[in-house]
Order: sequence, then structure tokens, then C-alpha cells
Amino acid sequence: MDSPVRVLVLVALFFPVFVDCAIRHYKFNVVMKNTTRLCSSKPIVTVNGKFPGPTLYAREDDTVLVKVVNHVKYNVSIHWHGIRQLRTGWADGPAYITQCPIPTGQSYVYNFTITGQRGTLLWHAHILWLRSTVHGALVILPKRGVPYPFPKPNKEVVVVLAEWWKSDTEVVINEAIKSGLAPNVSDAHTINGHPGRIPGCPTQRGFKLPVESGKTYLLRLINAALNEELFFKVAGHKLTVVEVDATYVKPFKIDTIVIAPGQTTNVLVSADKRSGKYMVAASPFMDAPVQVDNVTATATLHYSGTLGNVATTLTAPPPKNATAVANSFIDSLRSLNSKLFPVLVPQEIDHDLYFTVGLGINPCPTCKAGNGSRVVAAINNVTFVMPTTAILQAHYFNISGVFTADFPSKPPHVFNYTGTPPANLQTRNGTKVFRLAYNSTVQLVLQDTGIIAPENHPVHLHGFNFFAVGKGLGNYNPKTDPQTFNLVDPVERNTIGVPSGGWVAIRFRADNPGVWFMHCHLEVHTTWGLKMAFLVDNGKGPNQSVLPPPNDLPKC
Ligand SMILES: *[C@@H]1O[C@H](CO)[C@@H](O)[C@H](O)[C@H]1NC(C)=O
Ligand SMILES: *[C@@H]1O[C@H](CO)[C@@H](O)[C@H](O)[C@H]1NC(C)=O
Ligand SMILES: *[C@@H]1O[C@H](CO)[C@@H](O)[C@H](O)[C@H]1NC(C)=O
Ligand SMILES: *[C@@H]1O[C@H](CO)[C@@H](O)[C@H](O)[C@H]1NC(C)=O
Ligand SMILES: *[C@@H]1O[C@H](CO)[C@@H](O)[C@H](O)[C@H]1NC(C)=O
Ligand SMILES: *[C@@H]1O[C@H](CO)[C@@H](O)[C@H](O)[C@H]1NC(C)=O
Ligand SMILES: *[C@@H]1O[C@H](CO)[C@@H](O)[C@H](O)[C@H]1NC(C)=O
Ligand SMILES: *[C@@H]1O[C@H](CO)[C@@H](O)[C@H](O)[C@H]1NC(C)=O
Ligand SMILES: *[C@@H]1O[C@H](CO)[C@@H](O)[C@H](O)[C@H]1NC(C)=O
Ligand SMILES: *[C@@H]1O[C@H](CO)[C@@H](O)[C@H](O)[C@H]1NC(C)=O
Ligand SMILES: *[C@@H]1O[C@H](CO)[C@@H](O)[C@H](O)[C@H]1NC(C)=O
Ligand SMILES: *[C@@H]1O[C@H](CO)[C@@H](O)[C@H](O)[C@H]1NC(C)=O
Ligand SMILES: [Cu+2]
Repeated sequence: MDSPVRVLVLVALFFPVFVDCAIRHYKFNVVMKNTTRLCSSKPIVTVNGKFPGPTLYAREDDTVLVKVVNHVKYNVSIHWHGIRQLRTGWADGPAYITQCPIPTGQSYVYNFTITGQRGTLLWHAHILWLRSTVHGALVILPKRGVPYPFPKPNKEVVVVLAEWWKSDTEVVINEAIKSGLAPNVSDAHTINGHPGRIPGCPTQRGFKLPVESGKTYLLRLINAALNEELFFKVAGHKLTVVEVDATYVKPFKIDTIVIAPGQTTNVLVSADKRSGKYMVAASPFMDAPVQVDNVTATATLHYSGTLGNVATTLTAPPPKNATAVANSFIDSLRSLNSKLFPVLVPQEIDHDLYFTVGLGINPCPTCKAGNGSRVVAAINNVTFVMPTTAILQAHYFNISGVFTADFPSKPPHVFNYTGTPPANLQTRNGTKVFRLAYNSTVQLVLQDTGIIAPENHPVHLHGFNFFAVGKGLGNYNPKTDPQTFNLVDPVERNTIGVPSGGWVAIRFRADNPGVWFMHCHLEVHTTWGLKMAFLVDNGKGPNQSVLPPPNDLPKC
């Protein structure tokens, strides 16, 4: 007679239990690499000599160990953008927020487990302007045996969009800091490292995506650009949007998507033509009087069997100020909200926060080009000053004097935020955090200001996904606007564009203890101080506190 144990063993033999929760090891060597792109030869900082960097593949529930070894002259840290990092803030990556940077010649192992997430994210350097070339895709496959909630594509392709400067980006930003003025815009955009044909650079060939007629392709699009939101389209082909920021959405078809730095979008493309070559275009979206790099990056969708001399079907990118094109994409986004992937938007709110995001002007006696002034940026009029000890470390080890927990919950002065700015454009300095009790719920309205110019700010929150429950133009009205909120199937993401001259409302539950950076993902605005952090206290339960730091955590 079989014992129950024996039956279990037999079952296990006949139905092999696949090993989930695997440990994935990666090694990232941060090294310089010589390049000859865009008619300029300059060394760039890379991971493993690649631009874009290597794609990191993992599966939901896996533990990822990435040993980052710093071989360059800069201090380095890497951020796993969009990974929740439940209780493992030590592995989040923003320098001086959750860790001290990895010094030259040293290494650090990022150790994190991917819980409740699947889809496309990105990793990038989170110090200085190194992320211009230190970035790559992070692909989280669903648990083994769990299908996508959309037809399985024949092939998946990672498509990384970025910006390219002929000059060293550290020289570009240092020049701007010295002058007090805006840094130079980039010289080109790239699609998987290639700009396509660029005036004055005859040898540039764009990225080629080979396709076969009748097949379907999942493009995992990532905007790794420093300072520019991008339109993306493919001549003659509709894009079916199925996921943003590693959360599934209700599928919809569209010609052009818009994607802000730090955001990701998965689209299905059906190769429904017999043959041919079709232009793929990435061009800037900027609906404010702010200078951008207006060079369109191009690639080609190339059907197999197409003769070499066949002309490419072209497409014109939208004009850079095509707000309506951007909105038609953004306003179509809805969470999938299925049984398997329900929407857990908080219905009750513990913290009702109102933050202005925008620019300012402070005195700077040494800024000659800026006539004694410098452009800064602020949230609720606070220009964030980087500490020299990581805030998470200060919080965990009770080190005082590093930060204060008095970040204002609303703007200190009421004015017409999107109208005529006040006469005094100065901000104040501070290293302030906003403290949240474990598991409390937050509604945060991010309000653009018209100081210097209204502008779209893609704001990224570390440690959480949030729901984008509302959006509007002008000043947020706390009496009437909440009535328009979508609390049923709002899109869930980690980076959201605050519309130019408008506001966006997000909600999240503070169920992740630690210190979580929130900042504009236009790197120029982050440099200028458009950043702050939430400090989420430990809960009382057994799995509700920050884990102890790893032994190799870099020191300041
Ligand atoms: C890059 O090129 C320079 C000069 O051509 C050379 O000295 C340097 O060793 C090269 N660096 C790398 C990382 O290949
Ligand atoms: C990774 O972190 C977990 C705790 O979250 C720990 O148990 C494990 O030993 C760590 N692995 C390494 C290689 O440090
Ligand atoms: C920035 O642009 C100005 C004007 O074109 C140029 O003189 C300067 O050299 C550029 N700076 C860098 C670092 O490329
Ligand atoms: C791009 O910007 C440059 C410099 O501002 C300008 O001269 C040029 O006309 C612009 N091109 C397009 C296509 O808008
Ligand atoms: C966009 O810019 C063009 C050229 O500057 C202008 O003619 C057009 O009116 C603008 N469109 C919108 C919607 O602002
Ligand atoms: C600085 O002042 C000069 C002379 O008044 C003016 O021409 C220039 O535009 C000013 N620059 C800035 C950045 O305000
Ligand atoms: C604000 O902080 C910056 C450094 O981030 C410093 O240069 C500046 O002098 C400070 N301003 C004031 C008013 O303290
Ligand atoms: C920090 O202070 C808290 C509360 O006073 C205490 O529970 C904790 O043990 C302290 N942590 C360290 C590392 O000293
Ligand atoms: C704010 O300024 C805008 C633009 O000037 C104007 O249309 C609006 O009426 C103003 N709002 C209030 C409340 O004054
Ligand atoms: C911002 O803070 C500065 C310095 O305290 C102050 O002069 C200014 O009036 C404030 N502005 C706003 C809009 O709150
Ligand atoms: C967080 O709060 C919600 C709503 O009050 C509750 O249902 C849930 O159990 C709490 N979660 C934890 C981990 O305490
Ligand atoms: C690198 O980081 C350490 C620790 O924060 C700091 O002391 C040092 O000045 C930094 N080095 C550079 C070149 O910025
Ligand atoms: Cu911004």
C-alpha cells in the first residue's frame, strides 16, 4: 500500500515542480568605452562596455543579485527603476538617499527580490548625469506557466530610447552648474544605441528590426533619455498598448505613443504587410517654451524577403508641441483590473498632500553667464539639498543632523500657480522628508507652476506603484476636482507626467518601510533640486520593518 509520502514523491516525479524563486546572478562592470557615434569620438561610461547596457532578465519571485564593480573615476550607484524593493531600500540605488555611492575600485552587490511585479522596467545610474549612457532594460517575466493577459507574441524585442551628446555629459552639466543657466540640449536621440541618419554624419545607420509577415512582435519600449519625453511611432502600423511601467493595461490601438524618461510601454505590433521597410521614429514632446533637441531618431521595421532597393515607407513625427497627440495616448490608459490583476486603489485617504513642482531663481554671485542668478527647481518651494550621508542610513542608525522630517504638506504661499508668478521667485534650501506611518494611504496632487515657464514634469516615486486617479489644467480645485477621479480602473505606474500648466492626482498605500526618493525624471530638474523623499516608518508586524543593511554597503 502506498503511503501518502510515497504518493507525494510519485506526484512530484511525474509533475516536475519547476524551480521558481530562482537566484539570478549578474555582474556589472562599470567601464569606460571609446565610441565613434555621431561623428565624435569620445569615451563614455558603460556597463560591460555596452550602450545601451545589458538587459537584465528575471522572473516574478526571483531574487536578483547584481555585483556592480566600479572601474571608472566617478562614484557610481545603480537604481532598479520601478522595482518595489519591499523592505530592501539598501538595494534601491539613489546616491545619498538609500546608499553612499560605490567608490572607484570598489564593488557592491545589489540584492533584491521581485514580488508581485512582471513586465518591462529599466535600470540606470542614479548619480551625476551618468545615466545618459549607464542604463538598460530590466525584463520581468511572469511566473512560470502564467500567460500574458494578451495574445502571446511570436517574438519580443527590447527597444531603448535615449539621448546622445557629442560632449561628455559630465562636462555639459558642470558647465551649466557654473553658469547658473540651462545645460546644452542633446545632439541626437537614439533607438537601441543608433540615431539613424543624422545631418552631417553620412555613415549613421539606424537600428534594424527584422520582422516576418504574419507574425506579432512585443516591443518593450523604454525611455532612458535624460531630459526629453518622446513620441514613438511606426509607419503604416498601429501599436496595441498592453502594459506601462510593468503593470498591465486594458489593450487599445493607437498610432503614436508618448513616453517620458523613466517610463516604459509594451506594445504589440502585427507585421500585417506582405513586405517592405517601414520607418520607426522617436521625436521629442515639449509643449512649453523650453528648448529641446529636435532631431528625430529613426530605425527600420524590415520585412524578411524585402529587396534591398525598396524605398522605406516614411512617417512624419508629430510636432513637438502636439499636446493633443500625447493626451490621446495618456487618456486611453486604464488598468487591466482583472481577477488576477485587480486594482487596489486606496478608497480612504490618511494624508491629503498638495505639492507644487516647478522652477525658481536664486542668487548666485559667481554665476557670470546667469548675471548673478541661477535657475533652481523646487517642490513646495523647497530646493532639495543632497546630504553627505545617505538618508536611509541616517534613519536606520539614528544619525541626527542629516535630514529634517518637516517637508510641507501644502504650498507655503498660495498663488495662482499656473497664472502670473509672484514677484519673488526665490526658493529655500532643505533636506526635508515627509514622514508616513506604515500602511497609511496617501493622495498626492502634483501641481505644475508657471514660474519661468509651465512645463511637463515626469515625476518618479521610488518604492511604490501609484494610481493616477485624476488630471487637469490650471489650479487643482479640492472641492470639485475629486468628483472626477477614477477610483475604479486608474492606470498604475511609477512615473507620471504632471501636465504643463496643470496637475495630476495620485494615490498609494505606504506599505513599504524605508526612505523613498521622489523626483522629476528630467535629470536637469533633479539636478536643480526638484526632489524630496518620503520616510515610511516600520510597521509593528513581523515582516514590516526595513531589513538590516548588507555588509558590503558602501560607506560615506
Ligand atoms: C580610447 O582611446 C584612447 C585614445 O585613442 C586610448 O588612449 C584609450 O586607451 C582608449 N580607451 C579604451 C577604454 O579603449
Ligand atoms: C540577500 O538578502 C537576503 C535577505 O533579504 C539574504 O537572506 C541573503 O543572504 C542575501 N544574499 C546575499 C548573496 O547577500
Ligand atoms: C554648449 O553649447 C555652447 C554653445 O553652442 C558651446 O559653446 C559649448 O561648448 C557647449 N558645451 C559643451 C560642454 O558641449
Ligand atoms: C530644431 O532646432 C534648431 C535650433 O533651435 C532650429 O534651427 C531648427 O529649425 C529646428 N528644426 C525643426 C525641424 O524644428
Ligand atoms: C505648435 O507650434 C507650431 C510652430 O511653432 C505652431 O504653428 C502651432 O500653432 C503650435 N501648435 C499648438 C497646438 O500649440
Ligand atoms: C544678462 O544681462 C545682459 C545685459 O543686461 C543681457 O543681455 C543678458 O540677456 C542677461 N542674461 C541672462 C541669462 O539673463
Ligand atoms: C542652497 O544650497 C546650495 C547647494 O545646494 C548652496 O550653493 C546655496 O548657497 C544654498 N543657498 C542658501 C541660501 O543657503
Ligand atoms: C534607533 O532608535 C529607535 C527608536 O528610538 C530604536 O528602536 C532603534 O533600536 C535605534 N536603532 C539603532 C541602530 O540604534
Ligand atoms: C490664474 O491665471 C490664469 C492665467 O492667467 C487665469 O486664466 C486664471 O483665471 C487665474 N486663476 C485665478 C483663480 O485667478
Ligand atoms: C519661497 O521661499 C523663499 C525663501 O524663504 C521666500 O522668499 C519665497 O517667498 C517663497 N516663495 C513661495 C512661492 O513660497
Ligand atoms: C493595511 O490597511 C488595510 C486597510 O485598513 C488593511 O486591510 C491591511 O490589512 C493593512 N495591511 C497591513 C500589512 O497591515
Ligand atoms: C565619492 O563619494 C565619497 C563618499 O560619499 C565622497 O567622500 C567623495 O568625495 C566622492 N568622490 C567624488 C569624486 O565625488
Ligand atoms: Cu521636471
